[in-house]
Amino acid sequence: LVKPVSAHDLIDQLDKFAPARIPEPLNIMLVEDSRTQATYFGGLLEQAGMRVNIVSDPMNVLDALEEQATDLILMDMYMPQCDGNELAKVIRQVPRYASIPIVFLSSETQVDRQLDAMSRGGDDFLTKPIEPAHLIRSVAIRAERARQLRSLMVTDNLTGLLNHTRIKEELENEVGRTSRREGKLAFVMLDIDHFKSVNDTHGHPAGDTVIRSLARVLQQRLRRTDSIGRYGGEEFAIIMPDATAEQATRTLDGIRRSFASIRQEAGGEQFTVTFSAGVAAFPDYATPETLTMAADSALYKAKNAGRNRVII
Ligand code: GH3
Ligand code: MG
Ligand code: MG
Ligand code: MG
Ligand code: MG
Repeated sequence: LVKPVSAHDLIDQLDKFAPARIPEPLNIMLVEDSRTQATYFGGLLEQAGMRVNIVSDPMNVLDALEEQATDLILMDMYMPQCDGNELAKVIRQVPRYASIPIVFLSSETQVDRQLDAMSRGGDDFLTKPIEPAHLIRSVAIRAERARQLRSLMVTDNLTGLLNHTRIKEELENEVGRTSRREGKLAFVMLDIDHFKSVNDTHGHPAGDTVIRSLARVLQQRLRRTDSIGRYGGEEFAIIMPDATAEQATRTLDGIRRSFASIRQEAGGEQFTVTFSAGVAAFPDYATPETLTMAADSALYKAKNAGRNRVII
């Protein structure tokens, strides 16, 4: 006989593992038209353990930002195709890039020009020639702080999953990425069954523990490349790149069974909780809006069909 897993043990166990994760290297985008300069400065940052994404054509910056999570943009001022000033202004017009620091790296020494660049959306100005240690430290400090702030902004406090705003942004990014590559993508909306009665019977803190235990199961069972968000109170959204609707359904159905077997506990009482989920996939639905609507309507069907099931 398999001993049922207790929700409390599960949360404790997994929380213990959380801080042990190896920190991701800082992702720096280096916008520089000169190959020599890009190789030199990129090399310095890479030697310091950062991951450098060189963009030599400023026209590609917005696409590159969508492709690759970026902690800081280090940008040349004068490039033949486009002025660094103008580019900073364009980047700042996209809300999801508003928190990425833009640091100019240029031989421009006139203070009024430097200040002008900052007023367009730059956060700092480094003047060439620059001491390697100065460059590395300036970039690392700013990128590290931006990453901390960003993680506060995008994280759901109760579960540590992505919050509503961030999972919606992620869906936009992933749909864009998937259409360009003509790839696959599944989207899942998930809602805990009769959650109101969990709260009513066992109290809100017990309800919170149930939400956290579901978040942990999802983190444990889904792939690292999947994005998991808390969409609302007891609703979750999951983005699964490279998955068909059938594959996503199979995975979610396995998770559904595991979760339903977890022994939840509150005030000495034991109980189990289930969830329902609706699945939709690209390219059947090719925009974030239609994917969300289709997954939502599948979820509604799952509820009406009796709950505790996953439906396409
Ligand atoms: P259904 O199976 O149809 O989904 O029924 P339900 O009771 O789960 O659905 P309903 O939307 O009526 O209730 C959701 C409840 O979730 C209402 C709200 O009080 C509760 N809730 C929302 N957010 C939280 C939270 O963060 N913590 C707790 N404990 N409860 C929450
Ligand atoms: Mg140049
Ligand atoms: Mg609900
Ligand atoms: Mg519910
Ligand atoms: Mg991702």
